[in-house]
Amino acid sequence: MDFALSEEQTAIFDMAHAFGQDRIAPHARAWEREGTIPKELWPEIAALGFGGLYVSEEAGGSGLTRLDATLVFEALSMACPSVAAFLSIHNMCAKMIDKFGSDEIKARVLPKAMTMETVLSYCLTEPGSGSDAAALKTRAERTNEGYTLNGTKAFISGGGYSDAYVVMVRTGGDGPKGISTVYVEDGTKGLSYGGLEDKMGWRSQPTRQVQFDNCNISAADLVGEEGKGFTYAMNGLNGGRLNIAACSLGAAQQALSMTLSYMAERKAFGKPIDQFQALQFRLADMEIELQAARTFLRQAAWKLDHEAPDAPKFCAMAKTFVTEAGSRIVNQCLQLHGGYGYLADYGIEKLVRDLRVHEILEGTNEIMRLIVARQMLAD
Ligand code: FAD
Ligand code: 2MC
Repeated sequence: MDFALSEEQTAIFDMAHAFGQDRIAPHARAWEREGTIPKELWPEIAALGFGGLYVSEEAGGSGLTRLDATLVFEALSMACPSVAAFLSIHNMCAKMIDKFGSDEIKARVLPKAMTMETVLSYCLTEPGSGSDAAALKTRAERTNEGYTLNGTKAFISGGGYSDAYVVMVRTGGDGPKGISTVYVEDGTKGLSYGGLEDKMGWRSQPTRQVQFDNCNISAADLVGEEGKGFTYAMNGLNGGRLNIAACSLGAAQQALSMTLSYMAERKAFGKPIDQFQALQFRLADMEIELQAARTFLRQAAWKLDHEAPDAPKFCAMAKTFVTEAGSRIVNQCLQLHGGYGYLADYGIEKLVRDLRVHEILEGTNEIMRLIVARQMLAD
C-alpha cells in the first residue's frame, strides 16, 4: 500500500491546477452569468489530454487510471466545479464508446471527441424516471436503416449545447434488459431541445430537455449490443460518481484554503478570528473530514481501476461521503466569512450552490445508500 502520489500523478494534478487557475478561475463568474462555457475552452483542455482521460491510448485517449482522473477533477474544480463536472460527463460518454462501441463507431466518433471538437452529453434521466432509471420510456423502433427514436430526456447537462448525445433508449421489453445505448448527433432531424433550465448552481452549464420526435439514426449508431445499454450506462456512472466526488473535494479544499486566509486577516474583539479556539476546532474538523474524504475517494478509484467486485459499492459510498462532506465544508466556510461569505465577490457562495447538486445527480445520495445496503444484504 502506498498512500503518496507518484511524481507523475503530482505532475498531472499540478498541470490541471495551473490550467484551471489560469484559464477557468478568472472567467468562472462571467460564464455563470452568461449561462454557458465558451466552446473554445474545450480544445484547449483536450490539448492537455483531458478529452479522453481514461479512454485507451489505442483510441487516442490518455489511458490514465480512474485515480489519475480524480486528481484532474479535484484540481480543475478548485477553479470551477461546474466546468470540471461538465468535462467529467464528456469523459464518461467517451469511455462508454471506447469500452463498448464497435470499431466503426470508435473510429468515427472518438478522434473528434478526444480533441473535443465533439463535446458529448449523457442522456439517461426522463421526466417520469430519474432514480428508477430502468423505467425509462424513450423508444427506439427498429427500421430497415436503423432506429426511429421517440421520447424525452430531462435535465440533460449540455442539452442544446453539446455536439452529440449518448442516449439510453428502450429497444426491448420493460426493465433494464430492454435498454440499449445509441449515439445521436446534434442536427439530426427530429432532435430538438427544451427551454434553458434556471438552476441554483452549475449555472455555467446549459441544462435542457432533449427531445426525440421520429428521430431517425442509422444502425451503426447503436453502441455495443442491443439490450446491454443499462449495464453500459451504469458502468459509465461508476466512474462519473468518483469524478463528481472529486469535484466536491477540490471545491471544498479551495473554500477551506480561502477561509484560512480570510480568518487570518479578519479581526473581531481585538484579534484575528482564527485565534478563537471555537473556530480553530471547526477548522480542524473540516480538515479531518476533507482528508478522510480524499483517502476514501482514492481507495474507491483504486477499486475501480482494479475491477474489484465491490467497486460499484465503493464508488457509491465515496460519492455519498465526499459530496456530503464537501457540502458541509463549503457551507461552514461561508459561515466563517460572516456576511461577506454571502457576497458573490468572496467566491464561497457559488461553491455552496454548485456543490449542492452533487448530492442529487449521477444518482441521488439516497440511491447511493440503496446500492450500498443492497450489496451488504446480498453479502
Ligand atoms: P426522483 O427519482 O423523483 O427522486 C425524488 C426523491 O426520492 C429523491 O430524494 C430520491 O433520492 C428519492 N428516492 C427515489 N427513489 C428512492 C428509493 N428507492 N429509496 C429512497 N429514496 C428514493 N441526468 C442525465 O441523464 N444526464 C444529465 O446530464 C443530467 N444532468 C443533471 C444536471 C442537473 C443540474 C440536475 C439537477 C440533474 C441532472 N440529471 C441528469 C438528472 C439527475 O440524475 C436526476 O435528477 C437524479 O438522478 C434524480 O432523479 P429525479 O430528479 O427524477 O428524482
Ligand atoms: N455498476 C455496474 N453494474 C450495475 C450497477 C453499477 N453501478 N448498477 C446496476 N448494475 C447492473 C446490475 O448488476 C444488474 O445487472 P444484471 O442484470 O446483469 O445482474 C443491472 O445493472 C440492473 O440492476 P438492478 O437490478 O440493480 O436494477 P434496479 O432497477 O433495481 O436499480 C439502480 C438500479 C437504482 C441502482 C439504478 O437505476 C441507478 O443507479 N439509479 C440512479 C440513476 C442515476 O444515477 N442517474 C444519473 C443520471 S446522469 C447525471 O445525473 C449526470 C449529471 C450526467
